[in-house]
Amino acid sequence: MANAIAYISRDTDGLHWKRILSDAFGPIDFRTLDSLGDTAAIEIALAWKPPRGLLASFRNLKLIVSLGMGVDHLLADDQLPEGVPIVRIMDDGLVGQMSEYAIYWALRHHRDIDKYAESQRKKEWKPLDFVDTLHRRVGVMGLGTIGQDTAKKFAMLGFPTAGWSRTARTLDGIETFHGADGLQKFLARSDILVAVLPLTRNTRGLLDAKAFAALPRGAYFINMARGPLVEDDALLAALASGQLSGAALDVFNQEPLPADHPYWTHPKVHVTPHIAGATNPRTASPGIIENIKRLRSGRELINRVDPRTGY
Ligand code: OXD
Repeated sequence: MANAIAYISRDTDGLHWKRILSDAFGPIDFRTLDSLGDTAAIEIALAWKPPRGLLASFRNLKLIVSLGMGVDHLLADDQLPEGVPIVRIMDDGLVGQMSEYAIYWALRHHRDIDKYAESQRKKEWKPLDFVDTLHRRVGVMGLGTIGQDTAKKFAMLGFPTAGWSRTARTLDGIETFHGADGLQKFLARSDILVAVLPLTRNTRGLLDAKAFAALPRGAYFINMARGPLVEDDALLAALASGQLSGAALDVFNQEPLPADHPYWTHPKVHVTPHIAGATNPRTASPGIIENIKRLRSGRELINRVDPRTGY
């Protein structure tokens, strides 16, 4: 009987997952990329960026669990086994980390911390003009679970906050825009733009020269979603012209970011290595355990992904 659980990721050795799942289910047959053994025994794959075609080779696979909230890393595999359900983690811990990331960079920009750090280096006592929070408009692009949490927290801090999504949404205290028609209006009022969109065929390259030109001059950009949402040349040109005053980037078209990429040394860019929201087994595991129980008792799965929409 296929009842093994495979941890398909190179990010960690997976032992913490083994411990948590054994606590929930008793002794389990736990495999990792280095100990796959007879793959016909694998029932469930916990996966992050699996090698192309690997999941298709597990012939008794019943469930694919995305170890990220995004699932583009799975859908990029054109040999993904058809009909095997995909669920993703829905993790309050990860959601909280993501909004922290956006708020950290937004406040750092809003309060001119980089300029004061420069003054400190020069031993200059130089107060700058103060910008009222009421005049710093934040725009959150993507209103899924992470986008909603991020937008609500910005609004609580007193920033006039808007959100953009593909289809119409309403959110208390947040001005919302949607679709292609709403995009330009949304961008035109976003002094700080935070990207939280999933990567789908509709969002790839959405942040291009036209989008950056639509922002107010001197806007700040935070990308904690996916690199391919952005056309890098357009972003670099917007930084060079002063259309953008800076950017905090956690995700890139190519990861790891190649050593010769201009972002690494750009004076207006902060680079972090895709750490905005780390999957924390403590907070992510309850949903996974629930889904394994549901699978094994034939009940409907939660947080199921629709491969056609890509989220
Ligand atoms: C995710 C990520 O999708 O960390 O969860 O990028």
